[in-house]
Amino acid sequence: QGSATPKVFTPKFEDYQAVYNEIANRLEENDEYDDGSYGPVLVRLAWHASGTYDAATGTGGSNGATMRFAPESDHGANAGLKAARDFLEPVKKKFPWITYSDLWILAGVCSIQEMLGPKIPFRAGRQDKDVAACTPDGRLPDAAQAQDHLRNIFYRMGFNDQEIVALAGAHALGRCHSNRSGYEGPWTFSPTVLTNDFYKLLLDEKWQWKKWNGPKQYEDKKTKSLMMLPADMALVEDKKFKNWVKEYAADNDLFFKDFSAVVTKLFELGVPFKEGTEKWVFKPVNA
Ligand code: CCH
Repeated sequence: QGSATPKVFTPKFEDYQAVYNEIANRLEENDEYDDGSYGPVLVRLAWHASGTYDAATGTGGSNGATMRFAPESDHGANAGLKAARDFLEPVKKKFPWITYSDLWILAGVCSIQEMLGPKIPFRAGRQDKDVAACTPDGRLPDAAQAQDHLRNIFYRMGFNDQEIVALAGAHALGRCHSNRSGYEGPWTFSPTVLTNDFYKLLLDEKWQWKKWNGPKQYEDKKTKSLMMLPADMALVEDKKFKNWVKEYAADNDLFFKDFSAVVTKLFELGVPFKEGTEKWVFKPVNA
């Protein structure tokens, strides 16, 4: 009888590199979008997919891509991430074998590398889950709060103080949108290039409360064109955090090394990889 076993396509490194290339080549396709790149919002999508992880229960994290569904897509913290999910939809159509969970993380990895950040090793194997796996609201950090809140949120995921500060350097990228979070403006003058400028500016500029009707945020006194969130400012108000801010402000190589390690950890929280799953490093397009 039938010996026709269906052929299962097992994607390899080259197949994932092709997805990487597709994303990389499209990042700057729309001049009208923000600062000309979808990179920052894709990094934020990967982070919000991962940052729901709760080490105590093993729930949340990037395995599942449950932000496709309400209620998680409607959580206040995820406002605006539809732009990132929609950007990736044609990629999913072109490469239907990749899970949304792997695709979102691969897009974060690609965006960091293409915005001239460090290499971020990637392992494949995340599985999509259904709506029942949506995480409860409140697992992602609240920008209006300070160090105690940051520690509560990030310790829950399994990070320490040094890792909290290293992760925050991602705010060199992108901007706040008044129609998403309520906050407004970029943190640095080069929001589509990853640098340690977030730390330098945090230490070197004079920051004052912005006078406006929006939520409480800081602006730089000199140009009034940059911003800091209360949660960003907590990193220099807290002594232990501030020591790491100084380290990263003084040494971009150290920042890149630690950022790569901590982002890799973030993107893999709670993912049950098969034993022996290889770590791949994709070749940048924009080298
Ligand atoms: Fe963030 N972030 N983030 N963030 N974030 C926002 C935007 C970006 C907090 C609050 C905000 C991380 C940590 C924190 C990015 C990456 C990371 C915004 C504006 C708020 C508010 C959203 C808007 O209006 O569009 C808080 C609080 C924390 C606490 O630690 C971490 C960790 C990462 C990644 C490793 C990136 C990138 C953006 C820019 C998004 C864009 O659309 O430009």
